Amino acid sequence: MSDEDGVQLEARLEEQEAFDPPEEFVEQANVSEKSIYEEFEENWPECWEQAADLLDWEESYDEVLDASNPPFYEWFTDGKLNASANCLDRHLDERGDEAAIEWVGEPLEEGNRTYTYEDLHREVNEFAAALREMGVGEDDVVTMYMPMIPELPIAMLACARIGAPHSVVFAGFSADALATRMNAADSEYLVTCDGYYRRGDPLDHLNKANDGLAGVEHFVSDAVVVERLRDGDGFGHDLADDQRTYADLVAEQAGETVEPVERDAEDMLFLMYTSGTTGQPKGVKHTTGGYLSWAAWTSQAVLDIEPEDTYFCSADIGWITGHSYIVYGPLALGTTTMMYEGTPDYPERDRLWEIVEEYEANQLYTAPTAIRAFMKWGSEYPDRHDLSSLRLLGTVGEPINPRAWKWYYKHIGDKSCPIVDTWWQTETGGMMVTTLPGIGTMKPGSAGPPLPGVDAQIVDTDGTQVDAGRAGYLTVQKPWPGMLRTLYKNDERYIDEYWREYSDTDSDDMEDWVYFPEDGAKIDDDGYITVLGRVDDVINVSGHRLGTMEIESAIVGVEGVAEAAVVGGDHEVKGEAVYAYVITEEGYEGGDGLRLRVVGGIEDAIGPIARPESVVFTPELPKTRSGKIMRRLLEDIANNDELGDTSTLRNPDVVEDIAASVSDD
Ligand code: 6R9
Repeated sequence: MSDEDGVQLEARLEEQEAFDPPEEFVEQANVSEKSIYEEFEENWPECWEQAADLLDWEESYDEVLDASNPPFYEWFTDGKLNASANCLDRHLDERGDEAAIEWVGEPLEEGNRTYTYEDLHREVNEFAAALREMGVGEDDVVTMYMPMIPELPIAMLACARIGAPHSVVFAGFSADALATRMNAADSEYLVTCDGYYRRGDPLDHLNKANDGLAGVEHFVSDAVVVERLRDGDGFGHDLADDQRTYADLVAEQAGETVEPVERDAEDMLFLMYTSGTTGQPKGVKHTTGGYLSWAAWTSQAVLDIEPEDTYFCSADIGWITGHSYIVYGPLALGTTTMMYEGTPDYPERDRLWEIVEEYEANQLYTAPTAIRAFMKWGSEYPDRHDLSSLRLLGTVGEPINPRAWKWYYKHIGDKSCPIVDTWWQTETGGMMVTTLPGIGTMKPGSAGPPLPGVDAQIVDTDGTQVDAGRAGYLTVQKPWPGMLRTLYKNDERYIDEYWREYSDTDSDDMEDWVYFPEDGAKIDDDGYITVLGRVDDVINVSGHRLGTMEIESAIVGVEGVAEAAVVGGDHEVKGEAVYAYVITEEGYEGGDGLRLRVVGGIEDAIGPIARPESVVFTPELPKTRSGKIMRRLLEDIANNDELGDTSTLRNPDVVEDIAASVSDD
């Protein structure tokens, strides 16, 4: 190819708006018949037996869907199964010697760990026996506060084995965040670790865990501490009387096996706390049958996972993506799932590509924020490595802009891997809107049509479907197996948060109930959905959901602060970043000292991921006549955009003042 041809090809890629999946991929794809869309629609909800059939059931279910009491739907009623048996035991005969988890740890010289299905089965059994010994019973919520170490999925599966729901708290969250979640779930057990490594340095984790425990209001029975740090790297913590090391517990149970507990399809598999509009995180409840079928089916249909694959998702298990698409989906399918403890830029910016090459990964599932960072670093890093093992690429967590999409397609996928841009949420349990990689034309920037059997529509404020090309609100008009069942111990809030907006809440008819995910979106003539972002007070920083109210209450807790408003502003790599506007109390000056304390307050309450991009002190906040803060105007300021309409403000001048003080900074 001449240089000129190359330049032309490049120009064509820039302009190209639709891409067909590569033939070679289509030929081997798990799903490649277009008719699946019609079939599922005609055969709804029985179509979801296909998902349930991917699992082994101890007792088969009576009904696919019980919709008699919406929005409290039940799926695969009276079916019995165990999630850990589905992820482990049933693979032993055929795949016992194959890798279940390939763990790539930090620091580099320490070496990595491979867990075959047999290894994983053994250790999950031993830890399950240990949990029982500690007194953990069926339906007791066990909290896990751990980074990306193998003991995290082991503990999750051990809980699943004995029917104890887990509640995993992201290790980057603060002590306060841990305490809030343990309190909300009444969780009496904690599994944590002494520390972990970041960019080669040991990090103290147990101090945070202990601080968190101090804030738990009820009796905490026992805490298990995984000793992750190597000798000499520790922080000199003495374990408390009620703290046991993971290694001791497992050693005591060496060789023990635990019969997997038969769980009802609707029994809780886990809780996951996520940010919402109010300051209190929401405890999303997922079940054993519906969730696991959903995770398995979408892993097979969308990520095209086969047992022989080595599949790499770079998310953290502390978020839903890691639950569904590092642990449950891939292991249910008996594949090799990778876990990477470190960051993509250590020791060099080619770390991920080095791993893909070394392990010959077949799929890579990551977030747009990571892709934007890779793009910024430059293509020389992936170019150093042979990435030809890759067959499919995926993204999740936030909208991906066409430029980043094309960069991913070209520099990582070598134009020969389909990309699935998957829209879903903690609440949906798994993917909802995305092309099927063996079928759909891909349009960069647009996630694609809803999955077969998923009824997603874009509506206006009245709930009427909007025309193609117009922005509206994303809704899901029919239930699906992977959906959350409720917010833990708060059915009322479950209805308020997700259903009230568009449903006739007095009705018992499923048709009158509409799920509202709080995202804006538009749809094109081909039925492709482009998700525009949250329409509530949630901001999406590097694909992580943060509630502005949570951040605001953290700021207001800082001495010297009278009031605060937080908005998301555009950010080149993070997608959105936190911008804080703060009014000081009488007698306090807004300056660097207070700014530091505000940042510290946020880190204490939530964690470093919520660290603000800027903190602006202002004498007033823009408010409507009814006293509501006009966040949209603050967003305009953060983005340096032209200011929107200020005529409904009680104090229109204040906006100009803030904008001026920002540009002075
Ligand atoms: C899986 C996960 C959910 C929110 C969701 C939306 C945003 C996720 C997206 C996307 C555009 C995509 N989101 N995937 N936006 N395109 N492909 O991220 O769950 O942490 O609960 O966040 O993320 O705004 O509502 P969660």
